[in-house]
Amino acid sequence: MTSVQASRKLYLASGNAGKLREFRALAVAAHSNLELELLPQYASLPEFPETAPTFAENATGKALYYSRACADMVFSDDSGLVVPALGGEPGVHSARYAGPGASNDWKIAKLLAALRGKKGAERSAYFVCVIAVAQMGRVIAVVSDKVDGEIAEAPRGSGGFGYDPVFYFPALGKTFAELPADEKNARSHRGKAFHRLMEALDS
Ligand code: ITT
Repeated sequence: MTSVQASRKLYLASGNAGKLREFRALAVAAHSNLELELLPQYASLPEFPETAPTFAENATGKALYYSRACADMVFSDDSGLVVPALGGEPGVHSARYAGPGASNDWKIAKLLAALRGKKGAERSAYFVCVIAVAQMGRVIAVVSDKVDGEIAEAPRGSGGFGYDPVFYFPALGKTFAELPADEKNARSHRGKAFHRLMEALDS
């Protein structure tokens, strides 16, 4: 007898279209029974202030806050780019590194200016992703992962989003923006954290 696993709905609380695109592709590629949708109430609720000093606190706070607006499971992603030679910046400030509303091009320009003259190990960087799941004000899971790379001297590629054009992945000799979406997802901080999430939800 074959059994068909019921699908589980998970709502993403995020204003970042790139994240939803990547999570949906990850769920399909993993043949998971997760149905991922953008939280319908997201745009009409006052934005959660992401002012905590860690990715984990921001992700958990975001998931808890938005989970009070919905009976199903709500998940959030707090992620960012950490450059040790810049004291960890942009870090938790990655989305607003060049000020509120600044474009990705401006954020990248500010990052490249901050790293001007730096070579080799001083250009080491990593992306972090923390995913938190909550339901009606209760935390269900918090998982995280990272991916190591380097900050390129100049942007390359048009895929992905955010800092991808300057995130150089040495093992493939390309920036994340030069990789097809499935290749980025197979290696990225978000892809690896998503697999941890599936394990956590299955256990
Ligand atoms: P939500 O909080 O609404 O989900 P956000 O864009 O404000 O969207 P974060 O606070 O988590 O999200 O900030 C993450 C920033 O880090 C994001 O805006 C990008 O600039 C950068 N970032 C995160 N993951 C990335 C990735 O896979 N590729 C490139 N840049 C990424």
